[in-house]
Amino acid sequence: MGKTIIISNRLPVSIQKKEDGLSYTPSAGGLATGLGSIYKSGDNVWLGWPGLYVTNENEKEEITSNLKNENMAPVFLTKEEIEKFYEGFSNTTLWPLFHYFPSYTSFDEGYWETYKFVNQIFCEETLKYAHNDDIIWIHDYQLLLLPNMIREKLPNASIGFFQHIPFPSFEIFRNLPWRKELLEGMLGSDLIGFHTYDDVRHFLSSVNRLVGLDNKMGELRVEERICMVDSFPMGIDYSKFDMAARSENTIKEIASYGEFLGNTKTIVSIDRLDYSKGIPDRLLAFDLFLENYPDYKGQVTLLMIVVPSRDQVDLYKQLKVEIDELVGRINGKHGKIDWTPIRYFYRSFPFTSLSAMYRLSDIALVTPLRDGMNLVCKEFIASKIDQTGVLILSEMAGAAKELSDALIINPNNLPEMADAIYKALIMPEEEQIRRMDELQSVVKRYDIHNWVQLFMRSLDVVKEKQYEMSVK
Ligand code: GDG
Repeated sequence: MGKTIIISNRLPVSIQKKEDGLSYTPSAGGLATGLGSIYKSGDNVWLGWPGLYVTNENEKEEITSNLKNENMAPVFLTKEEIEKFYEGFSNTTLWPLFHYFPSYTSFDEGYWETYKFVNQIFCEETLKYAHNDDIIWIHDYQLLLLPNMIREKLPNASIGFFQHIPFPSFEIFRNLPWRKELLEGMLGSDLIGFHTYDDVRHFLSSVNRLVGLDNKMGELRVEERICMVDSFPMGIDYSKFDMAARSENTIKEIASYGEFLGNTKTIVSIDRLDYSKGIPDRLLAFDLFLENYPDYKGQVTLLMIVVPSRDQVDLYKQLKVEIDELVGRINGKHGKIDWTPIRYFYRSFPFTSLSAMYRLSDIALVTPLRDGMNLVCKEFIASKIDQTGVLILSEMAGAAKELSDALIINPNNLPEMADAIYKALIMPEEEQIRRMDELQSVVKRYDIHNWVQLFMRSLDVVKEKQYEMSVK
């Protein structure tokens, strides 16, 4: 057996240029943790863009050799490539369309050309490391063409692909001028994974109508090869959140917040700045809740964190202005000298603060308009160590398929969301514990390590089947 190669747009490290040289901070994200056990061992390697522009050859060499010690390999891209491939095609074509925002979607030939070109660069970099007996696991919508590019060069490699965002219904997907090329790119894989069974169905329907292939229980025949399509709902590092919630640091942090939040009930809301997350509607629902249930004025605080993301892009800048204005308007309308209805932060927080916010909150309000999975709701569940607390969750998040003991809402239905807040506030403790117990057992069992194992095992099974077929 050969080695395992992980490929994603970004490497799990952030590199900063400082006066005394380059500084490297490893990513603490769930994916990096889950895949850590794989890429850090032996000859295995993780390939991706290091997140900074480097033109100087010596600097490139320095970064390459430093990353090599961490089993990572950089794919260097120019500013123009990032603008057109990442900010352009990935984030203004695929991202909005796949999240059901066709009116935000741009169709630009130049972006498409660069997308193909950069996927090709990733392919060439991969071929410096990969052989026919290796396992290659490619991640996400920035690299849809890569599986088939690698397949053409290494016909026997094990190639897995996982998409972290939704796959839209055919009626949405068909809008793309380059729809067939994208599907053919993905079909170079032996195994294609999505978070939910609905994504699988949508993908198979597009493959059927655009490429003309039928599936049998998710199995496709692509020429002489098998390509399996299945759902793998991603989990979190459960024990990390559970342990953090019990730690001294978190307890200290909670005590310091208590002083400011007073005796009010707390609703937590955490997202990256993105129109798919439904932040303005969530604010409007909270406003409606305070109007419909005025006795709760002064009794409930919405703790809202919006993490800056893509905020150089016009659409995101406008969203930020809309959120700022809504928070100001709602606080101005309902607030009192001793109570601010919404505590709003536009920045990211260290992990311990996040853990404290999850643990101290009585309710988590997770209401995306569309979300591949959504890990925030799972992190809240893992942090509720005394098993009290209520999750209000959008049916449009992939997570809703697994977390049926949450209060499930339609994020476009403001009165329903307002009522769900009320229901959560009056829910008897026994019911909270019963629901949380169910939620925790699901999130604990299907954690990130289980997700990685399941995907890798399934890839192995497809390869074995493929082998049996070829020797028959
Ligand atoms: C994509 C898909 C899918 C947030 N604020 C802070 C912080 N975070 C961390 C959370 C969580 C992560 O960011 C956000 O993950 P999500 O899953 O909620 O959303 P996306 O970033 O959109 O991720 C999504 C995911 O990929 C995985 O497949 O679930 O559907 O869109 O882990 O904890 N972390 C810290 N400070 C913060 O202020 N340290």
